[in-house]
Amino acid sequence: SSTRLKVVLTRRLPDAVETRMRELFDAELNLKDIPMDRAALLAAMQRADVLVPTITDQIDAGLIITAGEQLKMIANFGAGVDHIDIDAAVARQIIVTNTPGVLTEDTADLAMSLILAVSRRIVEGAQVMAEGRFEGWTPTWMCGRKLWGKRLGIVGMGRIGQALARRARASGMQVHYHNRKAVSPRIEEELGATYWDDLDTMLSRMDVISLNCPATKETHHLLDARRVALLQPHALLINTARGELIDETALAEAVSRRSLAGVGLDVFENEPKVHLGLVGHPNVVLLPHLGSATLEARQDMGDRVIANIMTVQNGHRPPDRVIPAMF
Ligand code: 8YV
Repeated sequence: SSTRLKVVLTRRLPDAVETRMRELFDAELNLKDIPMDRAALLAAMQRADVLVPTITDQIDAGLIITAGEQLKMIANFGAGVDHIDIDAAVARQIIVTNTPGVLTEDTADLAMSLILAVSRRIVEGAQVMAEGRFEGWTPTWMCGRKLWGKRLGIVGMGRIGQALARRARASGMQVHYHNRKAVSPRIEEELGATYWDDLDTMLSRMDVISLNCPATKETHHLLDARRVALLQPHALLINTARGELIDETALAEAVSRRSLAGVGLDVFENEPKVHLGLVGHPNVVLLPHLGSATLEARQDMGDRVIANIMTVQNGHRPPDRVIPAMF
């Protein structure tokens, strides 16, 4: 088509992605790479045909309603879209897209890494070495917990949950899951996965719990104080999905009471802030939202964003359109 869309990026993206964006669109880069404040975001939404935000942008209903008529599309760089008010966007007939699929394996790798790190005390061990405190092997020192034969409960059996299930199976874990509905019998069989309709019961029976569902109104504080208390004292809790899924205060209290054995978190309720009650425990491994942080995934995410915008520029339906019914 003859008219190139005005595309405003809120953050720096991989070089090759930005170069391609400038070739295909009237692209405006945020060279400073400082997250835009609300006023800057609103101004960007008023001059853009397409906004390309990331998780560090809160695109709430107020912004969407005040944005000009020009904004046609919000092409999110990332899979999770909980920072965008989808209902408000759809009401204004603004197309929202995300980048699913391309970060599945990397995020599942990170979830498996956290399971291994917490169960085998990897960060604690590395700390011993970094501080020169290794005084020699002993039969009883620094023992973690075996994964082979243990029960992993996956909350949210979408792409990432399934990719994690495959990894856990390779480590000899028994896979269990809770989802809004059971996945197809074929996938259940392939993953050797057992469906639990009742989340509470599953939480109370597992050795490891991994959260792999989106943050929505329904899943906000899915693990509240009551549900955190259902976990067994030897259980590990892993979250690579969204911080909002866990009541961090309740979790910090459970950690200090030692009512669960270990925690691995890549995401937090108020990023980049972390609840101080979770910091400084040898059995709590914290990572700075690294789930999709590989060069390859970030390039692929950028390519998905471009593919989505291209289809809209050409007057077609984008492949990764997000609609409210998905949640
Ligand atoms: C990104 C993510 O780091 O895709 C997601 O949902 O959380 C991560 O891949 C971030 O969202 C990019 O905006």
